[in-house]
Amino acid sequence: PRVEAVELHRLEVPLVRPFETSFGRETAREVLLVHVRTDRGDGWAECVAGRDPFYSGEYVDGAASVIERYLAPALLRAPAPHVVDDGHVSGVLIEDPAHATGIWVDDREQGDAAGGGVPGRAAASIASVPLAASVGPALSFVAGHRMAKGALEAAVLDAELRAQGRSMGECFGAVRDWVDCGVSVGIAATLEELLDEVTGYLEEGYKRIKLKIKPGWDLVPVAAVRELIGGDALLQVDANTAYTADDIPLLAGLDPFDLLLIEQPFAEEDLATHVRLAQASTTPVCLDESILDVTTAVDAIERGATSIVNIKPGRMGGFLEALRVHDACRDRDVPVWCGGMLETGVGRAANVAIAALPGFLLPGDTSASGRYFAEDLTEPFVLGTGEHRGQLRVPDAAGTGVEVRQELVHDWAAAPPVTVS
Ligand code: OSB
Ligand code: MG
Repeated sequence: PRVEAVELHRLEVPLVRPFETSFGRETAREVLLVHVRTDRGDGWAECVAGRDPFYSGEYVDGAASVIERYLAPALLRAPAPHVVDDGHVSGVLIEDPAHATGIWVDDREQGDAAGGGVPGRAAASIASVPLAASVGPALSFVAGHRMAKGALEAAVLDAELRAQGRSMGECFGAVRDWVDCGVSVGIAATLEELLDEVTGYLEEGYKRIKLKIKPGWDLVPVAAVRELIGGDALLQVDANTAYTADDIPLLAGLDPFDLLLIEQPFAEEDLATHVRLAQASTTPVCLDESILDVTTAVDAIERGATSIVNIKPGRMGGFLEALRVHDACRDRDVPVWCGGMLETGVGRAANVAIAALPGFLLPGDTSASGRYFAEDLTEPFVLGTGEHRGQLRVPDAAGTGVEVRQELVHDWAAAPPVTVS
């Protein structure tokens, strides 16, 4: 199997309400869609990079540029991977003649994994998608740019799974058909507006509220929302790196509000201050921006900088790395949950699939399409009713399980598409 062309589409999709965080305010989502053509069919994915390099150093223009100039050309040149089965184990040997090395994606520990995924374990899933598994190694010569790499890998994975007639949930080892959903609530202009917004989301059925906080917008809104929703409702906060070590006493002041977690109060590079907060406060610390891959995840856990992990596959260079992070957290009894980056249905479908893995023990930022957009790029994700109130159904059709609405890709285009072949 091989990749024959990569097409990049730049879209601007209006949000139903502005989304404000400690790092900025957005009124539209600038979307970068990656469309790959392979010899076995097409795949689509969404890059999670934002318009500006504020949440992370990556941003849409940079991602599009590095894909066009470096990543897509390398992927098109990469040797086709082939599946090896020596009779005892099966796996994927990705040969890289230029460097005379081979990468063996081993599934020996998974027992008889030749037939497909062992629920919740990464290695077996990876062995069943040789083309997607070859993307990371083919692109590793470029430093960083995980969001750009992750989008390419996800598009190839969609193409490969469509050709196999398998869904992402099946490939990843999903253990449930519906996932619990939370909602991320931006910084509001007034407390009254915040309480109105939260009330609306609870009426819609969301199972957990996440408040964006920043210095000057923390204890008061958290106290007001806790008062509104009652002591048993699930509540957490996300600071997107807005605080410093001087704020540890202030942040420990959130303890009485019985939060599920506090997400990324300090800088991406600053594990040490997260360790100090974890020791000074009873609220669990959860890292988002700091978790770049499985290595940083294990390091942060072992140092005591995080006791819960926000998994955003797009931030970690792709779903295969996200599966490794999931497995490592599970081995260490660290709960994970699925974050979000205001994705359209394209990215959301894949997030919902990974959120169905066994280690995802908390509701994700996997909200319904209507929380973001009046109209979605795919069939809309809608919260269930009755026993599925506050949940989204895991797509079960091949690949992402959703179809990209071509007319909207055209109507919402912010720039002409770029093709690398
Ligand atoms: O930090 O989780 C974050 C959105 C964009 C960038 C970063 C974050 C977020 C959110 C929204 O919190 C999550 C979502 O609903 O997609
Ligand atoms: Mg976050």
